[in-house]
Amino acid sequence: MTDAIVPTLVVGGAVVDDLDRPTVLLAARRTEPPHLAGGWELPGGKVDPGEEPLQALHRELFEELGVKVEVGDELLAPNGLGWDLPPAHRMRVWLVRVIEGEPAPIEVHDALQHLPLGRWAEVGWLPADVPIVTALTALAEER
Ligand code: 9L3
Ligand code: MG
Repeated sequence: MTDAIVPTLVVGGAVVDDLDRPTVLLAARRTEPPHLAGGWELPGGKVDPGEEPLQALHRELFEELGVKVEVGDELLAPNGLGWDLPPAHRMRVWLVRVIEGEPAPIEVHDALQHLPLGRWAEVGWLPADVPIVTALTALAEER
C-alpha cells in the first residue's frame, strides 16, 4: 500500500486596503527558488510544525514584509480545503489589512506593487496564484 501524499500547508495574505471593500491589492515578486524567481505572489509561507495557520500568517507577513496585520475573511477555495499549489503544497488565503508598518520586501521578495482594482490581472502572477487572484477579483467586484 502506498502512503497518501499530504500536501504541506502554506498560508498567504491578500494584503488589501479595506477588508470589506478591497480596492488595492499587494503583489510581491519572489527571488527564490530559481524556478519561481521573478513571479509575483500573495506573500506567505509554510506553517511550521505545531503552529496554528493564523499564527503562521502573522509570522510570515512580519518576516517577509515587516508588517502587523488585521485578518479578515478567508478566501475559500472551491474545494473547501485550500488552494492547490502543485505539486506538493496547499494554501489557505485570508484578506488582511496592515495595521502597523509599511510593507517592504525584507526577505524572499525584491519588489512590491500596490495594484488598484481593475489591474490585478496585469501582473505576472505565479501560475498557482492566478485562480486565487481571479477569485479575489470576483469578491472585490461584488462588494
Ligand atoms: N507558493 C505559491 N504562491 C504563494 C505562496 C506564498 C507560496 N502565494 C508556493 C511557493 C513554494 C511553496 O508555496 O513552492 C512554499 O512557499 P514559501 O514558503 O517558499 O513562500
Ligand atoms: Mg514565502
